[in-house]
Amino acid sequence: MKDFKRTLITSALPYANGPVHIGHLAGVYVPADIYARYLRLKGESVLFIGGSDEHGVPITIKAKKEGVTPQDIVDRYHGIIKKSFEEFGVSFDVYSRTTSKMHHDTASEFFKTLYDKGEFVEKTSEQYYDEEAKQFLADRYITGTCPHCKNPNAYGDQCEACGTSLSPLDLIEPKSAISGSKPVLRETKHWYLPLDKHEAWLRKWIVEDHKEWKTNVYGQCKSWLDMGLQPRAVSRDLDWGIPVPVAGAEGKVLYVWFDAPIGYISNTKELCQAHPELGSWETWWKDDSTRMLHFIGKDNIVFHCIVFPAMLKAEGSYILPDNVPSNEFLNLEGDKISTSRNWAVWLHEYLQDFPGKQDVLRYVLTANAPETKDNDFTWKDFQTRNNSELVAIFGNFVNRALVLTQKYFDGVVPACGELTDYDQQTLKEFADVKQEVEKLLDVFKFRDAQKEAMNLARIGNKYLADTEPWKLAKTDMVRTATILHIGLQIAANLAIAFEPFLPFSAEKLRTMLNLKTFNWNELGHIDLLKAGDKLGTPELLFEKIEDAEVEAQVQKLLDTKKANELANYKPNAVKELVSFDDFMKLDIRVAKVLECTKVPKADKLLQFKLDDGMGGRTILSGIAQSYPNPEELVGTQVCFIANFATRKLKGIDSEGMILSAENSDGKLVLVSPSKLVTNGVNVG
Ligand code: B3M
Ligand code: ZN
Repeated sequence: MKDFKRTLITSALPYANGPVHIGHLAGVYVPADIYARYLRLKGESVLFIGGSDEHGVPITIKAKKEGVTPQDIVDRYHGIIKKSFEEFGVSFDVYSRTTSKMHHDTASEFFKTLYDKGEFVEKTSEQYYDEEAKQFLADRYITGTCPHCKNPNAYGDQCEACGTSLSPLDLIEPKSAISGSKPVLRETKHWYLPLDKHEAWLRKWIVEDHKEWKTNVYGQCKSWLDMGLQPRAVSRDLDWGIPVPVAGAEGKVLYVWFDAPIGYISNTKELCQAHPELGSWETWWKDDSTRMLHFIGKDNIVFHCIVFPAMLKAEGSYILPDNVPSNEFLNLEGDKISTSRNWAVWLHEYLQDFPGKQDVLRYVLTANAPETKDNDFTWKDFQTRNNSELVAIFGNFVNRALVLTQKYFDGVVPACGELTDYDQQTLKEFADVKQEVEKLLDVFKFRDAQKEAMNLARIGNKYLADTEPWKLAKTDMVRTATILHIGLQIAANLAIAFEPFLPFSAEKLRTMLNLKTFNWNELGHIDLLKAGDKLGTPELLFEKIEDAEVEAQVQKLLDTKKANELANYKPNAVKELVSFDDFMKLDIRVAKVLECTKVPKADKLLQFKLDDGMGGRTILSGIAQSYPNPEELVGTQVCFIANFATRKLKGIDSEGMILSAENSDGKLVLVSPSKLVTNGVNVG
């Protein structure tokens, strides 16, 4: 590997049109943060750049829907997102936004440079225009019938029913998603980045020179290259964004994917201007000895590995990324996370329900990170990892070491006596933890790295369980002192090893250990604490999470699912018309339930004895699963069809049919008159 002097870490700029959820954290921000903290702890020169992506069509649509301006939308969500990142300890050196003046100027200038160098191709084409909304329509905002499968709700870029990717001109009977009107074709001019001209060097740079990239990233890039690159438009007809800075471009803005990655540059500039001690922003972006890393999710790979590098290369004075550690997606309880379906764990909501438990989420998301394939977050796994790993191993070990030291040595680090073979063996076991964790972090294997760090706690836990200092304290204080001395050194190692992963708990632990200075290179040492050092007060690092707490979260998701189903409920088509005479043939009546019992050996059937005002009758109904306590129906009134031919079910004559309706969770609900009526009276 090349010898780099500094590392510039960027993490995808989230769209400021909604809050951030666990998928964002797991996919991008936790790994980027672990890496940034790790390098800082090693004493390396590092910048960690973040910010909100505040342009693009969806923001304008959301604003229109809410009757506010796009600026209102991005102001709202930039605030929420920034706060969530702070609360979860994502240690950006700068978190700015693409509506800043610095960014507008930087992106505008960048475009102008490429334009002046002749790096764009100008092309006029026909695009759909909404005459009512007076605007050109982005592909996503045109719907129509798919020419392949005839799905009437296909989008201008893709038919989600058959998966075909489309162009708006393919759609049959196109409709504007903004006004609902029929769009017309209008000529419009745009600027294109001719990616085809960049293909050759991109291929060499990625396919030959970056074989070390993660296989998911490398594979995606290769398949894009193999399909052949096409010119990409970098401008749009829209009134929200950075105006295209050339004459004759009125009403046009830079395409959001052109300006957003430049946001990394603008935000670095903003940071370096405010902190001259960091050096010039240009050192970070243009000096060969800078290593640049983009942390992103898999849907952003092509933009960071192909489009942005082509932009940087076309400009001419910038370095290219050294690596693009992209993750796959995190699902939630078996379903794709979705903002529009509200199928997500929102960070701000998580903190309301689990205040102070940022590290638990960080831990679980890393332990289960979608590093090589999509992964699933479940509340059960969240609880298990907390209770049986953080509490039972990490927390338990640290607590024992500290509480015992408090008890037997008044909270002062006891002296280390002679080491037994077992002590030596234990010390040897964690001597290379530094090397092991590093090896994994250096290749962005965060889940394995965290597991390796956790091993330290396992070693400590086992050591105390095996040596039982609480028993020895009765007979051998010298030996007890040695054991606790070693235990405390392991705890101090944990406080360093976990700083990148669980920054809040690591800090708490350092306070408890009174560990003032620390750095990565001390990891594996056994003299982090000195005999005679006074410790702080022991506190619990982690708390057990009860069943009821995770059940409440699962219930919340089930409620969401139900609400979605209701919102999307489409009643069945109305059946064939019937005449009044047909209707009069049905004899529907009201009756009171006298008895209601389960039918033996039939898990769906309930047997009703009804007072039908005509001497009584028995009806069987297949609703047992909706009424697990049938006796509670006794005394209520139901509606039934009195002239339904008698049928034998399980050897019992069923003399009619009881009316019920299905609710959103597939349960049947009996239909009853809303006020008491006489038994046997007709319904009609
Ligand atoms: N805002 C896309 C996303 O959030 C986009 C990333 C920009 S990174 C320059 O998926
Ligand atoms: Zn289709």
